[in-house]
Amino acid sequence: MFKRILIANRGEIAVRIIRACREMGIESVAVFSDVDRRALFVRKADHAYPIGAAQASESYLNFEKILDVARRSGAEAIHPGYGFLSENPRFARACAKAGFKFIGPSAESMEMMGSKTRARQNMKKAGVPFVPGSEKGLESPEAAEALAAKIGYPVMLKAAAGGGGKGMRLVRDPKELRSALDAAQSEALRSFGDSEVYIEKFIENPRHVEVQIFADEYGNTVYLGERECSVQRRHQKVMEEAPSPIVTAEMRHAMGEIAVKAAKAAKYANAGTVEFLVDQQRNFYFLEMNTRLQVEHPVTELVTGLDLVHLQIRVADGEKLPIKQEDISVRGHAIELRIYAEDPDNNFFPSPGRITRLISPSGPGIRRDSGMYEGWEVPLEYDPLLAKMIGYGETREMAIDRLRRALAEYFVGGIKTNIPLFRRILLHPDFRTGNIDTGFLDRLLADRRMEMRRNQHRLGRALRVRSRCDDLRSADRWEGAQG
Ligand code: MV4
Repeated sequence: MFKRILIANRGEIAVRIIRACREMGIESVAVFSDVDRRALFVRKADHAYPIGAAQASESYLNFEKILDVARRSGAEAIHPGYGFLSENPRFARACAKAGFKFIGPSAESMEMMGSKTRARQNMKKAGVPFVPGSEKGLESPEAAEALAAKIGYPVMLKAAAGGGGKGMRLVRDPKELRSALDAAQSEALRSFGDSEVYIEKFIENPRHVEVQIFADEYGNTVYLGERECSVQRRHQKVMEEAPSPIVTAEMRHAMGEIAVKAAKAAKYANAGTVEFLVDQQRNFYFLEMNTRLQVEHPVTELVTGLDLVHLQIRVADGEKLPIKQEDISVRGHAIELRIYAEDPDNNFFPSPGRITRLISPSGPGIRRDSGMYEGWEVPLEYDPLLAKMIGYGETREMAIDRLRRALAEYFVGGIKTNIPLFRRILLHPDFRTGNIDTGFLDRLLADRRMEMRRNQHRLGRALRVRSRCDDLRSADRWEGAQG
């Protein structure tokens, strides 16, 4: 087994990986930028090395600096976490060339899934259902018009090098197709250095359901159930849960088999996620594959009882998968809340600064994966994810009740967070019945804006004063309890 692993990441995910290393008797090596010198993950790692300026290109995205620390520290493997270099096939190759094991899939698998058109061609070959449309880049406006007419409007134009919502255009009217194609191609060129754009039939108000898969380096591949990720805003996920409230045992089996087929077509190894769009008739379509450990992996860990990071490390070390499909079952329900340093009352503007007080919940059925501590200053340079809180229970209702209880215990002073938003979501009738699609959060926020506008005329000031009092009351209660 590896003796020492370098973690090419920061924040809560670096802490998560350090914990797995500690449990497995492996030494952890952190790398950190100038603004992360005092971060929690730096304090928790066995070894820590500075790698440069806050700007990611100078530190967390810099191959040379990371590989130089890997050599100097005596690390044998590199875990990329999520984001940053985690889905970069050139980095995976550079690790191998320098003699370090990249904990993730091969560069070839990443390349195949990185191009959405290549992925669609391969899914077609493998018999995986995907959203109707083209499997090649659009050659001309005429070809695009002919294809769109065949598929039927509305259609979506997407960048082949995109994913995660960048470079998409919705076209409802044939008259708009040419200009949309023009715009999509130049945006794709600007954003990704590749103008290739393809077309898909548009699915109205889909759900986003994804299947966790896991494979060893000998072709053994299993699925670990699904996650429902429809509660999102601007392609930023806010909550995830497992299992999905709409997925039946039969549907889980069918989606799982398809996800394994997709992974095998990519000769996939290690942890991966196959994303599906699910329409209102519960038809599901392959959307894309994420070739990394995901932010929301804990909900799958809670309902399957597996530790995905342990498994990643073991499989990267050449072990065979220790589990078979028939050993895997989904039990209970888990819901994750992503705690961001942002202000829900000010258009979710980032809210960096010093955490002056931190009161963290715990107790039955609550897991927290956090990168923050009291007194730490949240830098503004990176993704504002501070922590994840995951509620678990025998049933979905139980998980919701536990999260509501834990939210009432949570207090983060000095900065704004989206914690108040979760109180509203967990009380919303559509959320409580599991009636959520990718438009749910936008609708909830639009309702809120209407309500706020109505109130502002009459008692806007009173409301603002009261919400400040709520914060103070919460802090007082805690201080009171301290004696
Ligand atoms: C779509 C779609 C509807 N029809 N494709 C957005 C992110 C990117 N990964 C794919 N996305 C979508 N693709 C077709 N043909 C709707 C979305 C979409 C979405 C997808 C997943 C999660 C949240 C979303 C929010 C808005 C739109």
